Amino acid sequence: MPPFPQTRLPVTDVARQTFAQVFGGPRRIFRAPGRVNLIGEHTDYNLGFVMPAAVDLYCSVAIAARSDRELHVYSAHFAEKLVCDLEPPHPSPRGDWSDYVIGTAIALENSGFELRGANLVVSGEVPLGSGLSSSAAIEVSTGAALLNVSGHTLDRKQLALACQSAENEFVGARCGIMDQFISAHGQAGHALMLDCRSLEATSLPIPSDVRLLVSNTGVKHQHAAGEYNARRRQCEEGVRLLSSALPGLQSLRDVSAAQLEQHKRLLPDLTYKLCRHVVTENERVLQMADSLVQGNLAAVGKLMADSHRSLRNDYEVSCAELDIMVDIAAGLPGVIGARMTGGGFGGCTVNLVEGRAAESVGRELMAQYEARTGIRPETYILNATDGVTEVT
Ligand code: GAF
Repeated sequence: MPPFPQTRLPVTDVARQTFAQVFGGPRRIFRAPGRVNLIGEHTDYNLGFVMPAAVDLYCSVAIAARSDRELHVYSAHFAEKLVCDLEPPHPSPRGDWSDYVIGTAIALENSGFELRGANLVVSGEVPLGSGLSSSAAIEVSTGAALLNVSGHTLDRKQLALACQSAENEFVGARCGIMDQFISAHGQAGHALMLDCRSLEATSLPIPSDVRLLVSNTGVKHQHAAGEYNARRRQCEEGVRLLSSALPGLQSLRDVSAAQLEQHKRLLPDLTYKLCRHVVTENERVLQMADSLVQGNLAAVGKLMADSHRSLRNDYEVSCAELDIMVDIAAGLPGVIGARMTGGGFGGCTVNLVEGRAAESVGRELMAQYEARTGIRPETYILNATDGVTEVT
């Protein structure tokens, strides 16, 4: 059994040391977190509600401005360097880590922020492909670094929107705003309930005796990105079909459960099930916020279980490994609630756990999951943390 919790790389130190080796000279360092989502999955691109928390797994970017308009970017993880001119014509995506950096720079320039050239070292510790949003952490840390050395004041909302557009336009993933928003706006000790239409966020304290235990199934199934974009298209199709009965309808956010049942006959069965997930998930987020405020942890646990069931049965984005991890957690003393977190098809589950039980729950989860799947999982006890910051 590996030691628990697992040792983590001091990611900011890696960025600092690597910068000294690759470029040398003075530099500044910006650090942005990954995230877990407590509830509200696949609702962001339907302009509904989500409840993520930024977590203390980071991407750090060490940066110094150049006198030209070139970006010289070095990835500490891949030990690879890339040079790109900020002057058009812009390069095409390469389908690797550099797309998140270059895409963010291009998106910021397209939003009207003129950037200086810069030397950058990128170093991340958010496990790649784990559903904890390593991509948002790279985008937001890079974006904050580029804006700052170019003399722009940091508007966190604009930064999040530019990073989302980098992912949508350059990387080619049609993600919603959740991940970039929380990486920019996270608050230590809190989850944020975000209205993805107005971008208004409500801070919700995570009770001090509750820990965030994240378990990584160790699998990422193929075609996840294609399935994600397909779900999004099907939701848009649901809106189009429902709008014949609900004129002016723009998103599933504005459909109530009663309306969906009333107009069910307009939708093919599969589309109906997808819409039902989104509509009921939005209701669950609002109920979860109330339950957290009231300290009703039994209700929190039930809402998380209902969310997982809906993602598995209606939205069909879970997988055998995620279901096994959630099933094991449900039987362990000290677990308040458990569900898949993020886009699905593998990645992590999030568990809310009574503080004193966190380590034993983590150990049991790992042992029972390995016994049932043959895969050795990773488990992290994480803290809700602040959004992007400069570190000294
Ligand atoms: C991924 C996306 F990037 C988010 O925007 C969100 O849609 C999530 O999947 C599912 O809730 O993390």
